[in-house]
Amino acid sequence: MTEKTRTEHLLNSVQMAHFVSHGAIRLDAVVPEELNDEAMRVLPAGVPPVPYGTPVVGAYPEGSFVRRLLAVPRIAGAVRSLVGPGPNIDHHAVHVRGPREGEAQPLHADAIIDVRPDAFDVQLMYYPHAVTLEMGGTLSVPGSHLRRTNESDTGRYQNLRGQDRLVCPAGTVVFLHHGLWHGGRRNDSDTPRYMFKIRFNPTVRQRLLWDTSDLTDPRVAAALDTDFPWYEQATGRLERYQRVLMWRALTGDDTFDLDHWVTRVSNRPQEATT
Ligand SMILES: O=C(O)CCC(=O)C(=O)O
Ligand SMILES: [Fe+2]
Repeated sequence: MTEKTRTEHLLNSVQMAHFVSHGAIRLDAVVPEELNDEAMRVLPAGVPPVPYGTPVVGAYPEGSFVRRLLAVPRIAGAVRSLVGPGPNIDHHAVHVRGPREGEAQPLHADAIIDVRPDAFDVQLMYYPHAVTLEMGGTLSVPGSHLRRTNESDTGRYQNLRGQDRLVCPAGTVVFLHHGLWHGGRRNDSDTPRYMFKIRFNPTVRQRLLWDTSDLTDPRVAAALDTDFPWYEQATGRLERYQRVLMWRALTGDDTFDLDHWVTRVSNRPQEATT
C-alpha cells in the first residue's frame, strides 16, 4: 500500500459520476465517535473565521479539531478526489438550527450564477450527531447544481419531487457541488441541530484526481444519465448535456457523450465542398 492510499480513501469513478449527476455525495458515519463527541464540545463556541483563500494548513493549526477532522481517511480522500491537494478555504461556518425555531431556510445555492466550465467549489457538511427527520436536517434537491440559478431566487420553490431531507447517523459528511439547491429545514425537535460547513476552492485543475481504475465501468455512464422526478422532460436533457461537459472537463476525454447530446451540437464542419 502506498502512503497515499494508507492516509486517504479516494472516491472511485462511479462515485464521481454520482457527484456529477446528483451534485452531492454522502458518506455515512465516517467520523469516529470520539471526534463527534469532541465536535459537540468545540462547535457550539463556533470556529473563528479565516480570510477568503486561506490554505487549509494556514486556516487550521496542526492538531486542531478541524485538521483532525479533515485527516479522517474517507474525508481526506473525498476532498482530494473532488478538489485536489492543497485547496483553499473560501469560508466555513457552524450552522445551528435552533430547537422549535419555527421556520426553514429558503431553498438556495451558496453562489451567484457561476458558469465556470472546468472548475467547481465543494462544500463539506459535517453532522456530528444523528439527525432525525424532525431535527432540521439539510434539505437538498438532487440534480439541481448545474441549472445556473442565482443564489436564493429558488426560495419560492417548495417540496420538489425527489428532494432529499437529510436524516443521518452521527459522523455523516455530505459533499455538495457549489451550485446545489439546499436549505436548512425547520427544527421541530427540542434539540439544537449542529452542522459544520467548509467551502473549498480548488488550487489545481480538477482532472482525474480520484481512483480512476474503474473509469470504463458501465455504471459510470449509468450514474451520469440519472433522471430526477422534478425535471421537465426537455430540460432534463439539458442537465445531461451539462453533465457530459463536466465529465469531459473532469476526465479530459472530449469524446465522452450520453446518446450524442453534446456531439450533435458540436458538429460544425469547416471543410468547404470542392
Ligand atoms: O443549516 C443547514 O442545514 C444549511 C445551512 C445553509 O445552507 C446556509 O446557511 O447557507
Ligand atoms: Fe447554504
